[in-house]
Amino acid sequence: MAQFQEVSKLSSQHPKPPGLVLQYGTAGFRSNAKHLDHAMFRTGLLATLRSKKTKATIGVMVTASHNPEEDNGVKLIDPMGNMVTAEWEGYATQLVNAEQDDLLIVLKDIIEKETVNMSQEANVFVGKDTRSSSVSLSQAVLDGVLALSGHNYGLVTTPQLHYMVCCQNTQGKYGEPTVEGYYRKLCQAFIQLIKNASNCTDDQKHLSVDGANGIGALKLHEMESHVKSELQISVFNDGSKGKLNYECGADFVKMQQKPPTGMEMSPGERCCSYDGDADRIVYYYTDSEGQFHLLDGDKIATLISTFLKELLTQVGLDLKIAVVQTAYANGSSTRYLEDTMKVIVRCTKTGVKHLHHAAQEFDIGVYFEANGHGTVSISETDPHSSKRKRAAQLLQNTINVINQTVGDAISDMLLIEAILAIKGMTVQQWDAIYTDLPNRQLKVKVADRRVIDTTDAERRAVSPAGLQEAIDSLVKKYKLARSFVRPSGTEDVVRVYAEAETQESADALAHEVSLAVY
Ligand code: 16G
Ligand code: ZN
Repeated sequence: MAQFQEVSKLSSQHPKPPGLVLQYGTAGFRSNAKHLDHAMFRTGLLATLRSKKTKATIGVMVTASHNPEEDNGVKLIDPMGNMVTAEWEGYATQLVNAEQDDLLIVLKDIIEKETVNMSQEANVFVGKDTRSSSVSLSQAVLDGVLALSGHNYGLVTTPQLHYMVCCQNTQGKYGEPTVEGYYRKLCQAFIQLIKNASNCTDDQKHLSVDGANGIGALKLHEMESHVKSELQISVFNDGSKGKLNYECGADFVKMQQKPPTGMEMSPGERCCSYDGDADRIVYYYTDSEGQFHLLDGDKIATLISTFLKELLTQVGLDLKIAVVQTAYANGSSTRYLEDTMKVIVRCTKTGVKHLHHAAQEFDIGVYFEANGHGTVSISETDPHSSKRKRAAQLLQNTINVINQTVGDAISDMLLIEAILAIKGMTVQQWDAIYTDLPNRQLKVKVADRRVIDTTDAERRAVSPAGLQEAIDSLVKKYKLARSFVRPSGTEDVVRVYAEAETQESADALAHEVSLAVY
C-alpha cells in the first residue's frame, strides 16, 4: 500500500539509533533530546493509528516537563483528554524500539491486533513546550502523522492540549478547542467566582508566579487581559534570561524546599511556581523571620476539598466527595482530611493516570500528588437542580474554572486564588490548616531498580526479600515516622521517602533506608 511506502520513506529520515531502547513510562517517552527524533516520528504514526481506531482526535504533546532543558519527551493524549491506555503504551514502546528494518512489521502488527480501519480519517493535535529541541522534534511528530490531518497548535501548555483534545471530541460541549476559548472559559468563571469575595484589597489580588522559564510564563502573559484587574500577576523566570527549570520551577521548590532563584519575594507575600509544561503548581511564602513555608499539592487538595465540601452542603445535593493522594502525601494531610474533615481518602500509585482513575469513582474526586500535579474530576451533575440558586451558581462557576482533563497550573491557580478571596483567607491562614511533618526524599542509584517491587499503592516493598522488614525496624526507631521506597518511572533510580516528628529524624531515616536499598 502506498501508505506504507510513505512510512518507509519518511522513517529513513528519522532513523532509529541501532540498539537504543526507550520505555513509554509514567510520562511517556523521556530522554536526552538527541535520542528522540525516531521516537517522535513513530509516536506520530501511532497517534494516527489511535485516532483511526477511536474515530476521534488524539493529542501528542512534546515536553519533558520539569526535566532539564537538554531533555525532551512525548506523550499521547486520549479522546477525553486523559492519558492513553496501558495497552497502547505497550504498542508505543514496541513501535519506538523496533529496529529500522522491523518498523513496518511492528506497525502492521498493531494495525492487525487492533483491527484499525486504515481508510478511516485521522485527526491529531500536536503541541510543544518552549525547549529549543521541541521545534524539530514536533516536526518529526508531524512527519509521522501521515494523513496531513494533524493540527499543529505550536506552543501550548500540556493541560491546554489535553483540554483542546477533550473539547474537540465532545463537539464543543466542554468548550471551544482553541487556546483563546480555554482562557475565555476559565477566566469568565474566575471573574464570576471572585464576585463572591467581599472587601478584597489590592494586596490580596496580587500574586507572584515563577514560570520556570517555560511555557507557563508565556501563557500567563496571554491570559492577563482576561482576568482584568481581578488578579494582578507578576511573572518571574519568564524565559527571557534564565534556563528552563534551572534552579526554579515547582519541582525545584518542592524538592529543595526553598524559593526559586530569580524571584523577588517580600515577607508574607503569596507566591507560586509552575513546572516546565505548566501541569504542576506549588505555593509558598517566607515569614517575617525569613523562614520558607511550602504549600504543596497536599495543602492544595485540602483547601479545594474543604471549599467544595462546604459548597455541597450549601447546595444541598447529595454528592460523594473524596480526595485521592499517593504514598508521598504528608501524613499530617491524610490525618487532617480523614479525622477532621471527615472526607474519604484514597491512595494510589504515583502517576496522574492512577489518581485520575480513582477520582472518577466519586461524584467529586479531588486528586493531587504532593508535587503539585492535580485537579478535580466531577461526574455529570447539574448544580441547578438545587433550589439554592446562589450556591448552585457558585458550584457551576467552580466547575467551569477547573480543567478536569488533567492537572493544570493555570486552572489550579485561578481556583485557589478564587477560594482564598471568597474565604478571605491569607496564605498564612491556609498554611496553618495543619502542620506538615518534616520529610526528606532521596534517590539511590542501584544496578537494577526493577528488583524492587511494591504493593499497597507503593507503600510497601514485596521484593527484594527482607527489605520491607528492614524498613519497618528503622521506622520503629522514630516518632510519627513513615518511610517507603519505589523504583522511579522516569529516571534510572530508586526513590526513598521518609517523614518523622523532626527534620533530623526524617533525614536520618531517609539515609538509613537508602542504605538498606543497596
Ligand atoms: C511523571 C508523572 C507525575 C509523577 C512523576 C513521578 C504524569 C503526567 N506525570 O512526571 O505525575 O509524579 O512522573 O516520577 O503522570 P518518578 O516515577 O520518577 O518518581
Ligand atoms: Zn509537568
